[in-house]
Amino acid sequence: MRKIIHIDMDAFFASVEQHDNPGLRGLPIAVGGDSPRSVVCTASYEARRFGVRSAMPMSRARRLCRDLVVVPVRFARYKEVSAQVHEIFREYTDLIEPLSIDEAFLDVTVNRAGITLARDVAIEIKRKIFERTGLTASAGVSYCKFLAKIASDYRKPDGLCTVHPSVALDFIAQLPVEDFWGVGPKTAERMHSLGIHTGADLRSKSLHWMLAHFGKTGRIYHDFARGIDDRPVVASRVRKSVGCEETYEYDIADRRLLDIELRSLAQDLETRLERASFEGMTLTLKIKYADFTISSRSHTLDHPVEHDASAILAEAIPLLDVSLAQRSEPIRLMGLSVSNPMGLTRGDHSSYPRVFDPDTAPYI
Ligand code: TTP
Ligand code: MG
Repeated sequence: MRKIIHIDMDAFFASVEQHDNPGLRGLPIAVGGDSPRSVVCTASYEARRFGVRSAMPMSRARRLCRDLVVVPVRFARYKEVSAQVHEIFREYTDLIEPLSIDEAFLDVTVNRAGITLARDVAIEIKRKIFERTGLTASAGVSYCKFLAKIASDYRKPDGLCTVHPSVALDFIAQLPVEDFWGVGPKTAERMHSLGIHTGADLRSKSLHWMLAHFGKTGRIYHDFARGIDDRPVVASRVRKSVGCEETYEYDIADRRLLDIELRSLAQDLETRLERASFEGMTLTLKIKYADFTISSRSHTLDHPVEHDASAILAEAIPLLDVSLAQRSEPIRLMGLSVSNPMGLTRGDHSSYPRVFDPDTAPYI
């Protein structure tokens, strides 16, 4: 049996801000920009009590919580803390699969410390994270990835939850379908309309039925409902950017043609961002001139670049303006990319029915 830990930092950006600036502790804060188009990156637990959530427009967050303190994003600092946390992971295993800046899977079946119970590894990791960064993390422990991930969310913040194989089916039975990996709002709605609300409902359907209603992914839901998830923890790095570029048949000098090419790049980028489910805050325009010299210009937003060609184009045009103002020579290649990855979006899990008690369940 494998032993997998999923670690996820609590209210990550907000906790870093409250840690670095004690004046913010205990206050409802939202990290993000404060312009009309800004959205909340994350909110402190104090602000969440008012309903403030990630990805919500800042203006709405302010209406929900009159005393909200808006704190600007300091991405470099969060990356630094993330690196510190990864150092700690590496003290136990090299089998680390980061999912975003603040979460990762660890396969600790075999671990450097020779610790038998994965739960004990998780306890040590949580302790070290707190000692070295002053922040809390939540950990989920199980024999597969999808259960470890759900478990880390089960007792947030500062949570620890083990899902032992012997209780996995009971644990899964009570989960709302929204919590299953790959079930987004649309799929959840479809499931509800078919009378499927929980893991137990999902398990009552045959593979044949699932395939008929959900296509190929039906098999994944079918397996998850039965506690089957053999995906390995793949030591990999977080994807850092998504982009596309185009070398033109002829060097282009005409601004109208460049705008057309830029639009087509924006469309291509939209597709790639969507396919990779990639959220990043920085848009970069790369230009290679006829003489092969390269210039690139970036703009960092206070929200992830939208997966929308028009929105991308609106951000890219000023970059082209500046580039051409500096050097208006025929262009051989243009590229657009998004970098500065963000946390993965996911639902709000505050509504768990607490029928499963992680404290009395068996450990792995
Ligand atoms: P999450 O782990 O999803 O959220 P969190 O750490 O703030 O809170 P929780 O305790 O529920 O885990 O995301 C990690 C960071 O990624 C988060 O602090 C900010 C960033 N982020 C965004 O910028 N936009 C988003 O929509 C989300 C979900 C996260
Ligand atoms: Mg987190």
